[in-house]
Amino acid sequence: MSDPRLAQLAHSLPQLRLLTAADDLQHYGRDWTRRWTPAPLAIVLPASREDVQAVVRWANQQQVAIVPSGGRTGLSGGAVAANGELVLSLERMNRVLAFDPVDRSLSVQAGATLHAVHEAAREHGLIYPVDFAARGSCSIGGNIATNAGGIRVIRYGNTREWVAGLSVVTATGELLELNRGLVKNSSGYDFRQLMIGSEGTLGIIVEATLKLTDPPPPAQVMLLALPDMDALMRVFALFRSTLALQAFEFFTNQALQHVLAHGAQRAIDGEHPFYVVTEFDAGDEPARDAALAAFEQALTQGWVSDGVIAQSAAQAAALWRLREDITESLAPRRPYKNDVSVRVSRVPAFLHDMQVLLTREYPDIEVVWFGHIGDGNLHINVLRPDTLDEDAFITQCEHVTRLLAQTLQHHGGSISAEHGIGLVKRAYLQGTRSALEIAMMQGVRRVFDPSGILNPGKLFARD
Ligand code: FAD
Ligand code: 2HG
Ligand code: ZN
Repeated sequence: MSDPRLAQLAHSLPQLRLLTAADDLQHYGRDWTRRWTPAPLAIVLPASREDVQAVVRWANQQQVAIVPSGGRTGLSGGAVAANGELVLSLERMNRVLAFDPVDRSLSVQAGATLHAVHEAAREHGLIYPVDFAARGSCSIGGNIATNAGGIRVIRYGNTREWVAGLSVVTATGELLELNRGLVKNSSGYDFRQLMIGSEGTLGIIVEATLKLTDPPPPAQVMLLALPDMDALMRVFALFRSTLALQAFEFFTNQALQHVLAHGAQRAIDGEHPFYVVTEFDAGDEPARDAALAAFEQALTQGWVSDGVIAQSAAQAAALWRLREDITESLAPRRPYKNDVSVRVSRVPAFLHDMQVLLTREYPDIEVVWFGHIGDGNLHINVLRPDTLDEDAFITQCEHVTRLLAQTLQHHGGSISAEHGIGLVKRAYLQGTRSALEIAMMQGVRRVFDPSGILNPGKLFARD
């Protein structure tokens, strides 16, 4: 251990696992963005909250910045360590701690994967309803720090709705117990909610108490092919008013082509401009009849050109794969990503403006659209052509993102629907938050982290 600061850390906390090998620095220093070159000082993998506290105290003494790190599936650069930071990985703190049948809550360490939380809830006949494709590798701490959304927000809301309590190590190494699982607690500022979505800049989440709920009735999964973009929100309005939706996700034919090339099976013949995967309660005959009636009405109106209803769990999974595999199928191309939202009522007008903007600004560049359109959340993945070098590509995408931020401002939307600001979007924050709000956010940050050692440079530029 050549760095004397690390030698001192290893000496004072001999139980700590500390990694400094080049492979480890690479592995733990980046997230799914792959845009920044990892350059952390070291990686520390504490096993307890006391260890986390001790590491934070050491970091304060040494003035070393800390990057809290979960599964590093983040898409905004929030967990990137490119400036000599200490990566504090919660990976080893992954235990399920307790289930309370009366409170219907599950307490877990922050490094537990979302999948592990799903499994633990299921063992007790309940569900933790936040869900998305990175479930196997993202951590609950990362989900909370980004207020993750996913494919069931339309029914259950974002992560924020499901956190009953948090244990947080502060930037000075103290422990905060926030809300303690209470359902009702009108006793002043709710710091638990402030931590949710704070992207590792206000504290290190070490444990969480999560609310659980009853499983939904048996569901059906339907894939729809749509002739044009206008049909999208018409079908959504029809389905939402006649069915109990659990999910309503859309993607374009371009997205489908990437997923098929990645190994998924085509489920509808021919090529159609837009597709929807929707899941809805279908526990009884009337509910299933209502779904068929809605489909037939959409067909008659010309809003849908084809469709298929899964007849088995395997077929349902195959239909979901067409939507859920998009990110992974595009990953080798290292897309430039936008993750934007507007109020659901503004989606048609917004989509129209987006189509005009993106067609004009990316004339020779492939742009893949998909997302949680029932929540007003659109994902845009821009693919670099071989003819354009990386820097020129990013410059062009950033120019378009500035225009996109203006369009969003016009529609009252957000530059980050669910992935967080991180490094990727901090330059566009002022399109979504007023100058007053940003100044107040920075003030809050100073209260929680007076020395600025927690994830500096994320969310806002470094002080
Ligand atoms: P990381 O990437 O490790 O970190 C994310 C941020 O949280 C960083 O700022 C980090 O510093 C901070 N952080 C991590 N752990 C802690 C902690 N314990 N305390 C304090 N701060 C912490 N996101 C969605 O919202 N919806 C989706 O549908 C969705 N689908 C995805 C699909 C794929 C295939 C992939 C790769 C990603 C997807 N994501 C989605 C993005 C990502 O999975 C989420 O943002 C997730 O919540 C990140 O969790 P993580 O553990 O990987 O966090
Ligand atoms: C999804 O909805 C994720 O699949 C990832 O939020 C979005 O890759 C993306 O842009
Ligand atoms: Zn998403």
